[in-house]
Amino acid sequence: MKFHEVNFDGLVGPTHHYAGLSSGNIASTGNSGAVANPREAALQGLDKMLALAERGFVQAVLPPLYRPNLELLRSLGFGGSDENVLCNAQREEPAILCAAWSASAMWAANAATVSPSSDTPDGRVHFTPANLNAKLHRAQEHRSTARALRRIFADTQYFVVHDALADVGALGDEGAANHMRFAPGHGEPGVECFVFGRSEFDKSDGGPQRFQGRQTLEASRAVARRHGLAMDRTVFVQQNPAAIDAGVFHNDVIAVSNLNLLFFHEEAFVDEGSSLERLQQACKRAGFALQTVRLRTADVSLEEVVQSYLFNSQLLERPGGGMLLVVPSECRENTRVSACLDKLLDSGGPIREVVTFDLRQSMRNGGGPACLRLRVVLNDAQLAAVRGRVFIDRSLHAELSGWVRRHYRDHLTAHDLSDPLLVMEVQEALLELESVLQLQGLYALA
Ligand code: SUG
Repeated sequence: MKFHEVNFDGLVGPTHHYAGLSSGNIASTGNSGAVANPREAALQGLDKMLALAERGFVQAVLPPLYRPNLELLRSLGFGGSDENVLCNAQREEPAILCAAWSASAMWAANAATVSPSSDTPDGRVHFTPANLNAKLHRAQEHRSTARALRRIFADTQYFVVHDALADVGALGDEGAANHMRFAPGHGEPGVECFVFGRSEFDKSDGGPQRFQGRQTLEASRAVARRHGLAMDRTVFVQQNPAAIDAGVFHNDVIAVSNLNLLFFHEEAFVDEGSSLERLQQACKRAGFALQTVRLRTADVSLEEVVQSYLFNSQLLERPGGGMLLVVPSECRENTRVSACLDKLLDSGGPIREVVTFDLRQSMRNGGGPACLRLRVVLNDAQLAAVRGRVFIDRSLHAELSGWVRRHYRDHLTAHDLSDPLLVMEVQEALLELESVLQLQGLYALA
């Protein structure tokens, strides 16, 4: 049976805006209060999806979540009519109002951790939605994310969608953004590598000082246990606290993998030598050799890593051999980063081609190409069992783009978030989206 790496990209929701909600994420805090263009954001994402689909990669879409989350605001003591709730929240807790409207589910790499069926003992694909409890606006995602995943991956013969881990800091889980899988082929048993930012109980390795380590070791271990992963093919590696303090809030800001290849920066991990050694040993036990492409600080500094999002890239296996690296256009705007890309291409190494996408709307909130997608390895039967009309082709791209153009604003700031018209617009848009994606009832709006 053939296996495919399917990229499920988050469709940017109609309430995308810049609220500065993610301390530790330099782009988010730096662009706080900027004017957002949700329409452009969604179209940029859709254009990336289509371009990759047209090159033959299997590309799908995950729907945005319903916003505003009035339940959150009501649970925090705002009462009366919906309009009152929004107005009072804007006056008293503007940041919480922004959180309740956040479109942050667009960064699908944080939706869940996924273990393909070749790694799990019951031969099913396992999903654990990430509790994202490091940030208020993200912690409200997982219940709705689980619901969407359970609609799309409803067939329990093939798929298991667990609940998120308990909502406590000790079990902070950021999903696939802190998880890498290595395998000689997508359908073969692989090595799953969990990258944690801190441990709740073992403080011996220290942790970041300035910013928060979002993913805990304890959460990573729990997800591995739930998915039934073989411990000799599972590796836990710690993010370098200095990198977190420089703005590398997820591992996927500084490392990316596909098949047996790891593309990373020398400052990505604590104790690089032993981290890589453990990874190499696990790959060896699984019967293949790990290949690495490592960039040094002398090539690209941590600051440039964070500014350009060079590693927040997608590594895709080209049908003709070698890897395609999908990077944000910011990478070609930094001369040193751009020179690095050229050097990689000239080196005769595994990265044979680089393509850039303009994802500026998402990038300004700290979300590059890799953040926007959740990778799900599926075989032909599992692929056929996916529900909804979620695979991107020309016709779905055209329909979704038309839907975006009809329903999305091209200008959105925090000031607009008490506008009752916006609530109506979003409701109308999502109701229509349910039928475009053939996921009727997803938002329980009717
Ligand atoms: O969690 N930004 C997201 C970006 C997530 C990127 N994902 C990965 N690296 N996989 C975050 O920090 C900003 C929202 C705001 O400030 O309005 C935000 O949530």
